Amino acid sequence: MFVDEAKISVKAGNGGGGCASFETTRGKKYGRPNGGIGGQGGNIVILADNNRQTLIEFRFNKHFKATSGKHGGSNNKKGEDGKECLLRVPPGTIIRDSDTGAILRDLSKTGEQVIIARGGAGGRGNSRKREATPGEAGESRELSLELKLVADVGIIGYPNAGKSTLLSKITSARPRIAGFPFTTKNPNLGVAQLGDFSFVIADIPGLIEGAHSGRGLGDRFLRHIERTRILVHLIDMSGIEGRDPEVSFSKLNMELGLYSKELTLKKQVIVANKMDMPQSKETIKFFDPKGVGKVYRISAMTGEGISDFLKGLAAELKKVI
Ligand SMILES: Nc1nc2c(ncn2[C@@H]2O[C@H](COP(=O)(O)OP(=O)(O)OP(=O)(O)O)[C@@H](O)[C@H]2O)c(=O)[nH]1
Ligand SMILES: [Mg+2]
Repeated sequence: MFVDEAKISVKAGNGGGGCASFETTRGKKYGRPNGGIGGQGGNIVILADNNRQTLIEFRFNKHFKATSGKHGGSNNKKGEDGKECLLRVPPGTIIRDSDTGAILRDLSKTGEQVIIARGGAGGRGNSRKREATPGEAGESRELSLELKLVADVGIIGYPNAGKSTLLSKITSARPRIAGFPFTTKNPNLGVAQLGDFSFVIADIPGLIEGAHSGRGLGDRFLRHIERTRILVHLIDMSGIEGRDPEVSFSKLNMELGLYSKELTLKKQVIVANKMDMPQSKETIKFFDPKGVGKVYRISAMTGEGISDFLKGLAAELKKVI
């Protein structure tokens, strides 16, 4: 399963308390104050790490704490600092404040990191003029992590268009395929290889009318599409799902536009699927949406037309990389 969202709570370490102590010198009633300062509380740091692909570990373990600073000691001994707590997330993870929804940071590149909750400062030790103070509390935060998956190509289309079948044909991914809508509930990723050129393809769950406003969880999936470089728009040419190919094509494009203008600017490679079925050969004669260039004709099931399509796809992708 591809996990793309997680809610966690983090608590940075508290500062250690400052120490109140006095020199003990023989014969002197009041020695000089010599309380040490408390240690700094550990920070919570989030790092984008290429070795992470999902947020799955945050599904099970949701609470993270950095250690607190130790108290200061006598003889001006500083308390030891708390240890930071480092969380590794896949590049492309957006960190939000759960309460306000505000984006705190977008960790898009590997190696980027952010102190998301600061440890408290250690308290002051006592001195001649001042008393020792307690350490400050470390910050606590509720965070939402959101991963927009990074794929070169996104396969979009209505439920049952054959997106998962296509992914399984051109990559080694083995997504679930079935003759009912919404078989795919999370995006599946696969790597396609054409000679020495390889690229990542995502099979996105089926989109329907109203997807932009969340129908069928569409807004969640449209979010993934935002980060792909180009789109494969897969159309069921057989019409066995009771959808007119040309109407579905323009409706889906409208959904993209309603979600975000930028999505409509993405290059689309148009693919007519299920060309092994006799009715598809009839329907495609009337499939003529305006302004669309080449329409690849394939059968994701039999493999017909796939190699021509893959070459075309790789060529388009090379233009935008
Ligand atoms: N005849 C024929 N059937 C196909 C072809 N491609 C897919 N199918 C069938 O269409 C149905 C849906 O295929 P999926 O690959 O699960 O479709 P999907 O677009 O991933 O569907 P969702 O995940 O529900 O959005 C399955 O019964 C497939 O066997 C094709 O080229 N020809
Ligand atoms: Mg599917």
